[in-house]
Amino acid sequence: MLHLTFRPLVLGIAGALLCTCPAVAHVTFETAQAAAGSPYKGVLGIGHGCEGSPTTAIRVRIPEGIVAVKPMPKPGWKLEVVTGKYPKTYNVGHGVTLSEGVTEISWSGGNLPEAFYDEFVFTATIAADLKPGQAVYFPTVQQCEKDVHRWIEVPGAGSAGRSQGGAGADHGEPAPVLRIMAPTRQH
Ligand SMILES: [Cu+2]
Repeated sequence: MLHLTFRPLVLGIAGALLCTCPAVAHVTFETAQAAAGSPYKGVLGIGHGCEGSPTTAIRVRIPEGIVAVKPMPKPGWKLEVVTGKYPKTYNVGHGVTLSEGVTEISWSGGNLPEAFYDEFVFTATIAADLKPGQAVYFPTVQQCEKDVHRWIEVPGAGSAGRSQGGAGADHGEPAPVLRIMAPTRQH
């Protein structure tokens, strides 16, 4: 795609032209903040492919403190999860405690053309001990027919957090981020 060879200004214009609304230019959450200790619905919007190539798989790593994850099946896509032990036991309310759960979700075998937009959804509980103001990152790999976007970059992670190669190597591939808010008061 043309805009890879140009600097930010052209990229912005190309991005806006490609995506119906700039908000979904990269892979981001529809609701990018949630209160500690509360339920959360994560909606990841996919507003473009890899330099024009259709998206065929989305894989999301679930960070620490995001528990009781349940992904939403998507017709035409194969849904798989990886489960694992949590670093500690979490109280998710209603007297339920969890010490393991989903740590990775993948939707694959689909085909989302560049011209269309789609969403990949899961529900979860935000651990009560996450700190207000904390940023929680969800490294996400967007596989396309040709090429891949690794939305895995985390600010301050230096080159280690910078994606090597792939479609977006020269304009940054920030990981989808969720900002933790103060717990809401239980009435
Ligand atoms: Cu983008």
